[in-house]
Amino acid sequence: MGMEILEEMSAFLQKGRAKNVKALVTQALEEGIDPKAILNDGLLSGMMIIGDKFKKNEVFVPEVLVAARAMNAGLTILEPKLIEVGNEPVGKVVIGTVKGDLHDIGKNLVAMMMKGAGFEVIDLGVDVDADKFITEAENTGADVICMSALLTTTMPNMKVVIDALKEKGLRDKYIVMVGGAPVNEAFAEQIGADYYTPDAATAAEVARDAVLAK
Ligand code: B1M
Repeated sequence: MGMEILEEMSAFLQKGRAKNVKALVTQALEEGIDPKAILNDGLLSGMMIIGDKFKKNEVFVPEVLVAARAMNAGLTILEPKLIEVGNEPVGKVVIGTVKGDLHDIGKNLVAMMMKGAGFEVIDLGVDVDADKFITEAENTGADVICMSALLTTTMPNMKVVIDALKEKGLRDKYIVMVGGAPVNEAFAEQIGADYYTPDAATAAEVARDAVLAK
């Protein structure tokens, strides 16, 4: 029974049917299905199928875009259940997808998990340049700067932000974290980031530990 609803959710997500996805997420929560299972087996599994078809040229940007909208719609329903916001504030996080890059699902997940770990999250959205990352971090008194990139062509923009921080003498003021499908540990080290984490939950854990150790 439980699995059927998640399969249905994945199928609707692949068709970009945001309303149906939202309704099924609501229903699944009412049925007591674990929010993590809804995320992984209902939403993300549908997105992975779309990603695979996209790679094989079986679907194109418009289909992927509506599927991503349905995914984000489902996430908004899931968010309060997926995270139990800690009461003591741990610190502030400024987060965004780097310049030239419009992918926001992973970034949104990281933002959610950070909130769950007790952070105040300032979400700068997508296509964020170095100036905006730094100005917002300075203005909000952030502890952590989180950057997401999904394209090999936009990964270098993470280094642009770190170099700009260095130039302004601000590099050591912030914990800089990077992630996204094409990013890895070696790249993070090469550009001088503090941490690479492979997924949103780990990102939140690492950020919490790093801020508490500061
Ligand atoms: Co794009 N796209 N896309 N796309 N898209 C990819 C990334 C691609 C791998 C597909 C493919 O060809 N196989 C490919 C990149 C190839 C490359 O560079 N190596 C690609 C391409 C080529 C493009 C365009 C150039 C296509 C075109 O126009 N011809 C174009 C670029 C637009 C731009 O950004 N300037 C484009 C456009 C789009 C859409 C707009 C249609 C849409 C995005 C909509 C949106 O986000 N609102 C889209 C999508 C949805 C994808 C795929 C299918 C799915 C990405 C996703 O959301 N995954 C993707 C294929 C794939 O990844 N298999 C693809 C789910 C998400 C949860 O995963 O973001 O990796 P992810 O986040 C993970 C971890 O990486 C981590 O946490 C999450 C898990 O917990 N994480 C972090 C992420 N950020 C983190 C930060 C951290 C820590 C962890 O610390 C700070």
